[in-house]
Amino acid sequence: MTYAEETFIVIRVSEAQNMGATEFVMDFEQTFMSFLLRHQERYNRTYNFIVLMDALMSAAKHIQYYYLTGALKGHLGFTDNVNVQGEDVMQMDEIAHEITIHYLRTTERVIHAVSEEAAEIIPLNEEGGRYFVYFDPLDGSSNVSHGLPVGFLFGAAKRNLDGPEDFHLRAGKDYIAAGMFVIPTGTFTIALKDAGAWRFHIDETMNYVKPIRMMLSEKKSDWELSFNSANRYTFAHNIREWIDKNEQRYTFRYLGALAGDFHRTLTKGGMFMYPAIVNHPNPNKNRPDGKLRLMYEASVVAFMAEEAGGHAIDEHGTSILDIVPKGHHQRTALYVGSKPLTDEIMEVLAKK
Ligand code: FBP
Repeated sequence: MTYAEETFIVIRVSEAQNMGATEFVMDFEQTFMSFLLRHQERYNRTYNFIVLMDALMSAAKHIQYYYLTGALKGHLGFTDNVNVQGEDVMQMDEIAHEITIHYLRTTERVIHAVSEEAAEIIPLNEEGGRYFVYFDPLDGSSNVSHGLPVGFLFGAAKRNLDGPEDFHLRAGKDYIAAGMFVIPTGTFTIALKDAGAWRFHIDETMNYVKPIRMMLSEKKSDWELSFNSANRYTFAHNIREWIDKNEQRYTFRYLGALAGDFHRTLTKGGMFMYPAIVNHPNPNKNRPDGKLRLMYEASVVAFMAEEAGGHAIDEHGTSILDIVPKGHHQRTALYVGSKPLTDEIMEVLAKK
């Protein structure tokens, strides 16, 4: 599938008082919106998804602006609130959440929205809406007060168009698209169902341009491992053993923000993992069901990994995309990246 095209034009600008003319070449990269339009035309789809993506793009740019100016404007700090996850809410979490809900509401095409920052499912247009949107408006909260990279993650699923809609929470395999903006670096990666994973970069006009197809590298020497190494003694013994035996084979990188870490995994290959915490010296801190949220973190990166030739599993070796959520803030352990590595972990997990 080739959507991408590159064009350039020669601009001839006449100088005043006939002082001759200057010429310069202006490169035009394909914009995300022209890429998406071709995709919709190619598959005979409606413009509704374009309206939805335009809203998510606008939200991401607005969040990027507030994050970039956050240190100067003093809104990289904490609020007095604690969210449904039991986490201290940052000002930027609330700003990003409100911005996203505003843009999703303006589309009138969203049935329900699930946000990491809202305890309940947010009904928007239950009657006329076409999409369910699950999002983490500002992923990587431990990086916020430092102004370091964070992410805006989203997944979208479509209403049942062939019969009554029961509003059930969708498994990742039922998503039609999933993506992430790495903020403030201005990179955007989106996966479209059965149409691949594509990365775009922000240009001087704040447009996301130049689609690059992402496939997980098969070059093992490039592969990276990414996990919170401080937690290793709390992982299941067989996972720890696998890490002890294999980590020296790969470069280790950890940003502490899923969006940033998975961005690297997609680029270099390898694996990002946030295993279950089952051996914490303080049993109250164990997280046998994992830390990351299924619908707007794990399923989003799993969907993108699959479209890029990779795979994602939980602590039972189950494909993340097959997990039907029981709750909209359900957590899961996550192993995502190059399939040979997730297959190795699957074998290790099966040996319990
Ligand atoms: P939120 O910041 O959105 O709560 O997301 C969770 C997260 O920050 C992920 O982005 C990241 O991968 C992980 O938690 C980092 O956890 P830890 O600080 O325990 O390594």
